[in-house]
Amino acid sequence: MSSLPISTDLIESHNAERREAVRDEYDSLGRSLARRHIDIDAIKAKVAHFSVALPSWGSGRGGTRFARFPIAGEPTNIHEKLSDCAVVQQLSRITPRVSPHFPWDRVADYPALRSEAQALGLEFDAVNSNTFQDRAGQAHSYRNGSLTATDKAARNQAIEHNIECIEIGRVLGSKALTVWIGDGSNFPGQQHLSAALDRYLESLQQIYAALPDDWRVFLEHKMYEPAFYSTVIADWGSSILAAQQLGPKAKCLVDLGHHAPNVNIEQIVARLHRFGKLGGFHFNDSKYGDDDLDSGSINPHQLFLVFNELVEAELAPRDGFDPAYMIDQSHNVTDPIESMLSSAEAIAAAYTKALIVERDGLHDAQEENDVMMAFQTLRRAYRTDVTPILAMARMEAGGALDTLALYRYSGWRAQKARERKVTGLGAGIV
Ligand code: LRH
Ligand code: MN
Repeated sequence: MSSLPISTDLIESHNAERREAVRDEYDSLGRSLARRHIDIDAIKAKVAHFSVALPSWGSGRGGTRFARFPIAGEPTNIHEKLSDCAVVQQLSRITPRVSPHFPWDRVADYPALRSEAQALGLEFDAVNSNTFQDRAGQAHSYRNGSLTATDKAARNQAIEHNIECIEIGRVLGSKALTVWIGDGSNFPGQQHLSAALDRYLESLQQIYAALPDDWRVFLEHKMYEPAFYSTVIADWGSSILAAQQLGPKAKCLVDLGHHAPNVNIEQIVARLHRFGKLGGFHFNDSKYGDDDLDSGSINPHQLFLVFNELVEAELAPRDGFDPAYMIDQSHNVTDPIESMLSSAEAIAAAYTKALIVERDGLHDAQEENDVMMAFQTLRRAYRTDVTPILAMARMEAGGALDTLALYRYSGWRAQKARERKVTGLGAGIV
């Protein structure tokens, strides 16, 4: 793998200065966990297999409907997005896949794009279709919906686009299609709520029929936005019923920001898993709406509780346990690479804390209704600083011990600011 963005010597010399301190912290944590009958090396071995995919659209600055404030040196096309994602992977060693979005990442030569990604140490995760925007020269507008539009021509156009995404994904080596649509209404009475769902199911059946045998389709629910009165797939209930109607290759994707404030998302995860329909995640964080903030930045405890359910699910697999872990964020005020480094670490930390829960003790306390013991058992794991385990696993995989420090020391963004064209002002997510 010749064209990695950051020199491995730089990573090596960076780690050399920090290795002893991390070893000391690791051994100290190891002794503490051993007193809880937890083998730190066994935990590290599991963490070493953990990974989360990066959103291609997360490598550029995001924005809101009010404005987008670009930064010098941000990527302007999928090629530059891939090299920025490769920086995150080279330093973190837990983000080896990129989830692309079409037509934002459209190119003429997809086999070449796959080789380009592989040369950067990357593979492609689920492909995302986009029928929530009209594009120049499009025959039928999605202004009144896409897969649920009353206009059959608009529905067919949206179905064809999703099937085209599957074809592109096959060339890129993806194994799943994520379908999120903004279809819904802004006024009571504007839409026939049941007929809209029937049109959704009819359209998805045609997309489902185009899936290769080893593929999955992820249905992504969202409470509101861009529709502000009703959304066709607004919650996990609509999503799981649709997935059950479609067939075994249809699963539900949980975007953490797509729920009302204070909804118990970890219980939704447990329910979707119970019925064999937990397909994957779009990790991010939020305080109010679909804020697409950095994972673990607002409510790291919720992220821990989600992974606590995922560790339970792994122990009781239903229809196989293979959820797709992906980040979906909008980096409006930070360097996107720094946010993706920080978020990937926060997600891996939540998983690691869930792994060190003394689960037999927890189950016993739950059976005996020893409420405080059950709560304290979870809390003991949550308040444990697991960064030495993450750092040791990262170093052993060739990553940087202090990813943010090394990224800044590398001067990558300044170098790209000299090389890349300036992106325009504007508004919106990309
Ligand atoms: C919708 C969503 C969806 C993506 C988009 C970028 O809010 O979460 O997953 O297509 O963000
Ligand atoms: Mn999403």
